Amino acid sequence: MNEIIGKFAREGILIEDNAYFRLKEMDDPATASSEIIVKIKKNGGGKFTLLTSEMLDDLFELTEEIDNPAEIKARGPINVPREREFDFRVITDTSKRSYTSGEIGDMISYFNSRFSCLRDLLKRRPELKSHVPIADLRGGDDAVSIIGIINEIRTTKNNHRMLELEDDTGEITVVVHNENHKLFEKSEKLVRDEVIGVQGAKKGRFVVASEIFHPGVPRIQEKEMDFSVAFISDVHIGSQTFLEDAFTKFVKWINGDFGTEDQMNIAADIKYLVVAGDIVDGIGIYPGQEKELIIRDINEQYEEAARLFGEIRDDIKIVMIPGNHDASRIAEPQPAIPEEYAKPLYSLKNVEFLSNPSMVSLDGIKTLIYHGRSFDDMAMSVNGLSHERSDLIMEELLEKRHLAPIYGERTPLASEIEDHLVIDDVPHILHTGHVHINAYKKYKGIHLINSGTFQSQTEFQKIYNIVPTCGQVPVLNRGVMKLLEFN
Ligand code: D5M
Ligand code: FE
Ligand code: ZN
Repeated sequence: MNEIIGKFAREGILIEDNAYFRLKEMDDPATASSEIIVKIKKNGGGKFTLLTSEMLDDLFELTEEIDNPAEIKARGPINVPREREFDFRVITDTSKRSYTSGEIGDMISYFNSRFSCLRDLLKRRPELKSHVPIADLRGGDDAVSIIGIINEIRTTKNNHRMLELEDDTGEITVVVHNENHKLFEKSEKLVRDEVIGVQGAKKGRFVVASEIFHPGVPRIQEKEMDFSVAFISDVHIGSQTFLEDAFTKFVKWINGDFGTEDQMNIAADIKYLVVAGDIVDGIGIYPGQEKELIIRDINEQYEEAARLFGEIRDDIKIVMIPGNHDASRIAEPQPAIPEEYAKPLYSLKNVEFLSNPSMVSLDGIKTLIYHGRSFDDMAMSVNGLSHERSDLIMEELLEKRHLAPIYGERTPLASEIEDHLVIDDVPHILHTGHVHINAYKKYKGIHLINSGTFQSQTEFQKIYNIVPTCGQVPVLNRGVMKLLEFN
């Protein structure tokens, strides 16, 4: 390739013929080219710029005014980032709505809240319209329907399944016969503390189930997107296994300085970056963690995060929630990352700090963001669910309309007065992380996204045989999922 053209091409700038001939005629084309590249970049151009002859005039004319960007912007032919209009709304953020005192009374009101929200959803099903309070069940009735929270799941010696179901009036044992293959299979995915509806026959002390209902989600109307969104999580800054090179490449890409032409076109279209928790590795998260840290101070970890995220062009809105490694309280819902630990990060003007979970509207696209701690419990409790397929777990959680149905296992849940992990509003996007393995599925029109990690396999993950997918970033490019690799 010609030397001048090559020089511009390496910077992602194309030269129109006329501009090229004028450049070639100059006294020192090489130096002039370098000066022009610097000027274009200073004016916010670079990738995707076509250098025309008119631009050459402007660039040389503007020499004196180069330190006055407002002037340059007004003149215009150069690829200056345009002012973007954000239609960003926070739909739910529990950061300031956390009042728990840990009293037993809170626990009762927490479960009442969960039960009544989910019962209201279940009641809409025609089969459950005439459901009765458990205390009102009478023997011999062969067509009953009830709604309750599962207190316990057992399997009998004969391999039937027994569910202890409770509502606000009483408790009953529901039997799922193993000969009813379809229903028995469905019941394998049930978990403790979820709210279900049951249709069946009252036989003695039991209700023999003929059908089981989840609150469920309807197929949603997909919405057009005239912009793109990138999703990341589990960066684990401060850990020895944080993949800084991959992350830096990702930042270069999003800034329009790295990638193929197609990839750079996608980058230019990114308006939002959503970060689903575990921004830093934290301290004291598990015994012996300090041996795996290169930054052992939580404030310094967030300082480093501010440096890395601060490189991202500031016309991208960054939406950030905490994960179980961040400095928020550990019980979910986790309030936003506290400012006292993350002052430098808070000084970035394009970052929104929200709770885990949170729901936001990105220009009308409802996005539910949840770190994903409950996936550990779901993978442990339900046969067929695993860390590798968090899309299947997300599907289950949507049907159950709860982000962390199982209470009292690995996922610490704060018994708030209200249950903030109920999914009362169906999102367009459900974005999660935590498992460190990318996953994607479109389910009933909803994008289920797990954004993997920027941390290579840890000692802990070796023991559990968790193989992470590193530096792979899912992007919703105007509604189409694309996975970009930076590893
Ligand atoms: O979680 C990173 C990965 O490690 C994720 O796949 C879950 C898994 N993990 C983390 N803690 C546990 C426990 N206690 N049991 C089983 N699996 C676990 P991270 O949140 O980044 O540490
Ligand atoms: Fe993580
Ligand atoms: Zn995590």
